[in-house]
Amino acid sequence: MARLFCWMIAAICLALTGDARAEDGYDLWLRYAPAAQGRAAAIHTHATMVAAPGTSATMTIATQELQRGVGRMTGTTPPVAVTIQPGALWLATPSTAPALPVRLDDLGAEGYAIRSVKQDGKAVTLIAANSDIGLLHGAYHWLRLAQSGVDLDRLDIRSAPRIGLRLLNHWDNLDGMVERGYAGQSIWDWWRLPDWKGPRYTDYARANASIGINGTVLNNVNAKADSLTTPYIAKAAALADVFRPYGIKVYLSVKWTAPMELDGLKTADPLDPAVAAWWTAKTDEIYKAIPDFGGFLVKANSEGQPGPQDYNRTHADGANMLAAAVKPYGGIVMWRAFVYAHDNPDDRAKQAYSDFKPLDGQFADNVIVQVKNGAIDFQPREPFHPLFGAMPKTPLMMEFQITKEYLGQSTHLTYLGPLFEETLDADTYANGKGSTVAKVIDGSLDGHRLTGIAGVANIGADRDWSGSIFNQADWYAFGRLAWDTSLSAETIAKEWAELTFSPDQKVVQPVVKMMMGSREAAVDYMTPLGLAHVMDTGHHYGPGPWVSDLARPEWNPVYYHKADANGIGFDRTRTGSDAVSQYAPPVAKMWANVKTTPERDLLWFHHVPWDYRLRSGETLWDGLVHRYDAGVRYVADMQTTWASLKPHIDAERFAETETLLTIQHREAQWWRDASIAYFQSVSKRPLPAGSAAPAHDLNWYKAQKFPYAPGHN
Ligand code: BDP
Repeated sequence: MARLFCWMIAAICLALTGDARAEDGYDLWLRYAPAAQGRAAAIHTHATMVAAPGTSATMTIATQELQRGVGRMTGTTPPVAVTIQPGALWLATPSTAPALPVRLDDLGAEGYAIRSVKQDGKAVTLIAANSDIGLLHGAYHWLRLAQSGVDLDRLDIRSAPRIGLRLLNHWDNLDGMVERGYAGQSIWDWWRLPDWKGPRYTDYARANASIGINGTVLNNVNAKADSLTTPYIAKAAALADVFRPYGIKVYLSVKWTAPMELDGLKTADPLDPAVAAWWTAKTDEIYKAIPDFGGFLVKANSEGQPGPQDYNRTHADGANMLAAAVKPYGGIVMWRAFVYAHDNPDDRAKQAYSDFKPLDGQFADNVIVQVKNGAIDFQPREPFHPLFGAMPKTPLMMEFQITKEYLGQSTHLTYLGPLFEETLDADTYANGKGSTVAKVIDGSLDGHRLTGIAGVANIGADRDWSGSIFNQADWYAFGRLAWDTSLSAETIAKEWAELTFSPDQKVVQPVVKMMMGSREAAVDYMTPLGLAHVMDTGHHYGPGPWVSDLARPEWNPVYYHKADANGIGFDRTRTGSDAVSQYAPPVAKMWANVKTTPERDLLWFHHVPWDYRLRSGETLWDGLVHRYDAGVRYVADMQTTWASLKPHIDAERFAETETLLTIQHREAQWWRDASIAYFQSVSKRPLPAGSAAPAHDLNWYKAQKFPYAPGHN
């Protein structure tokens, strides 16, 4: 009886909501929420059935996704059939339909066209591509359109990625901990793999395929040799099997000394034939298990990791040895340029360039050098990395960090779209005006065919994948920009908000407005005017501009801001470290002169007096304090905006964001107060009128410790 009652209650709830699950974020941007009545009818008109002639796994996924999407949005699941009926969604490749009414020649293996056409007198929506993977991408695009409320009557869309490798980098350890992960444990259940392949792996693949990501590096760049053992290769192979029909390849990070650790070789010297033979045999073993294995990612001679330089060899020697092993299989090597050495006294921002620039032209043709967006380390703002545009003979790929190690981690709403966009649009002037970073990495500037972009994933086992609803937008934005670097951060934010909350512009506009200024707000309350790396030790969460006692100079915030009684900032001009000279002359000239340096980069390139006059006429000191204030104010404004959206957002997601914004506001205030307390102890200047004194004295801020903050060992 009791059981019957429970069942009846559950059935009534289901009938009322149409869906048993609450909005807990699991569905990401693939919610397919029930459409309003008129809209549902419009969607139905254009999806009376799915005409899909093929039977491949990928084709099946595409048709099922369309069925799922349309079914959830309209309440009617379209049938799948081979013959086309009016109002069909028609999936076709040249092999299933030779005379397609659309050109496919410039769409490559992954692109697609979506077009409203008449076929045998019947109005249908054609989704066409050269491959089934292209169709899958096209299906996701159509579903995006259906959810966002655009007119589905006259579609004519062509889309193909400009960048070949669009990868996530998971910094996931084999014990389940995620380095710089703020969304729980790793989603890879290494222990129960290869047998247990939970549904989450499939949903991961769906989410990535839906935004065009086509590869994933499974393990941390600080790699353990164990990931190359036979049992772990089998585990990786199991994941590769799940991801394959979604067009996603698997890659592995490798530890340079794996031959020594796993098989007792005496050396890891890349020029030693025994070492090369070990890697060749290991590679053969991997390809036997994973025939479409993508290749290796390597962090070498960086932050204590071993590498070829330990044997007086170059990065190119190391990369080329591995490249030879994967070459017969079409594999690639991604060699990271994130290097700086404890025994190198030169400006850390210069070291990667100094190491890699001389190697231009020495890498094998299946090596791509992976460069972080800026020269230091994923700061809230960094000028673009000087290697972009400086190695014309070497393909360079971008490394962005989606997980927000330095931007409030999982609790702050700091939409990264503008950061990605700012870097991609930056002009290197390498081949004259218009030589943007985007053109460097899409290969068009120097004619490279091997091209790539990677994002350090913000994905974990949390129910909502990314630690918060708004953090999902960063994963989404990365994928969309990787597919098409010309998209604007704002367009993407709008798209994401429509999919995540509602196509109702009453919701979308304020949400987009919050998002678009949020990264700049974090810059303001953490590192205004070009400051960088003033985070506290280890966890990098809160402020620590006073830290000066760490073993390596470049680990200390004081190294980066160089505040003293006279002023603040890192002189990277000729009178200082001369890092500016690593950029093409027009860029170097702009940044070498304090007057032509954009104020957002001021203290990155210049040490300026506290009473230096900013363009607004205020002193540097006053301007600095005002920016801290503005950052905090922006968060308060986001709180107000979010509160006004309460009637339009489901209770669960509303409450989560409301709480996180409360945390963010408290912490923005903390950042502001701690920074001002410290810098004021150095500048000895009074606060500008209207700016409140910090809530505590400097010692209080220094005493805050967070030994158990997530994401660091
Ligand atoms: C820094 C992280 C560290 C990473 C390193 C890297 O603090 O955990 O291992 O970058 O990219 O941002 O290798």
